[in-house]
Amino acid sequence: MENTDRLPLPSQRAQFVRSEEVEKARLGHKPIVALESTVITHGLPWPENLDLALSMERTVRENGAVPATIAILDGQVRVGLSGDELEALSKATGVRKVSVRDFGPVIGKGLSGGTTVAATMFVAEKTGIKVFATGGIGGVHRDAPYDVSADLPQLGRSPVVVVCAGAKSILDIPKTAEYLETQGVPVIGYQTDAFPAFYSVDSGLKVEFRADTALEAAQIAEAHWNLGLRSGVLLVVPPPAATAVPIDRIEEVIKQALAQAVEADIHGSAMTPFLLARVKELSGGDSLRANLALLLNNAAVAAQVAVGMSQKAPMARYL
Ligand code: PSU
Ligand code: MN
Repeated sequence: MENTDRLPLPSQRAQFVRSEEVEKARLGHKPIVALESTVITHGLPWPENLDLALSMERTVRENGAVPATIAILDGQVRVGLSGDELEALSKATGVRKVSVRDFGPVIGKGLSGGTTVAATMFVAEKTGIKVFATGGIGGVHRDAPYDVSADLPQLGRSPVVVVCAGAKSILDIPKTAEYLETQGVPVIGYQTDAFPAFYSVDSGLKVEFRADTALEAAQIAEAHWNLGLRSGVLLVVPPPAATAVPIDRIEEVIKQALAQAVEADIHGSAMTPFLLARVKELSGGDSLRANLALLLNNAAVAAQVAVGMSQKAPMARYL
């Protein structure tokens, strides 16, 4: 006899809800690319955020893969959103920024939120998605020894290729690279020997390995996971040259943004969104243009890596 006391609460049913398109892609072993949603809810202003979300999805499709934007809507972890849902998320105010520690409270309370790199990696792993495109990862903050983004330990835990343009120089990039090494995360330059700094093609830091094609990047990740290693692989892609901003030009703006954060007494999860908004404000349209261009570029590379992986081996091989 069924013990009704043990029936799950509504919030515990269907823990990861795939859209029809993503479910079909999964059943058909099609390449899928995960996309985060903090960039929509906290990273970019309306209406650029919706434009960007739709353009990233289109770019993934044009490159032969199926996009799966991940977010929490009314207490449900959703993998793949409709156009209407993307629009509602882009316009919504008061939605949470969800990192890994926030799943329980946000789901338990039936709230909505945009997932960070860390949270999106976790959902990608749980739903069998091997490739994820984003703009920049969180990292070790400058002059703030205890502010280390949860993105970094999660990169050490979830076997997903994260395609990004490195990290913004609002962060301490050398310390971020050291943390990635400690976590056993391979950092691979895509057609570059330099670790990019988001707006800028070169942070001044070198990467030890490069992949010159998406297929090569896929093979590196496969080799890593086939040994039983379980960490993520960070594929760093330089921002497109046409819109990139030299690092010394952005440094002045970043110094001002950091000083304003101290003045405004910003802490915790509010820090990164505050700095992103200030940098955007202070650097005018240039940084926004670079930001949008690199996000689309990363979506294209990620789709090509996912296609490379699906041609080489079924995903089930790693699970
Ligand atoms: N860096 C950016 N743009 C972003 C973020 C970081 O250039 O939108 C977002 C990502 O979602 C990332 C999160 O996972 O901020 C990191 O926040 P925190 O530093 O609080 O971990
Ligand atoms: Mn932090």
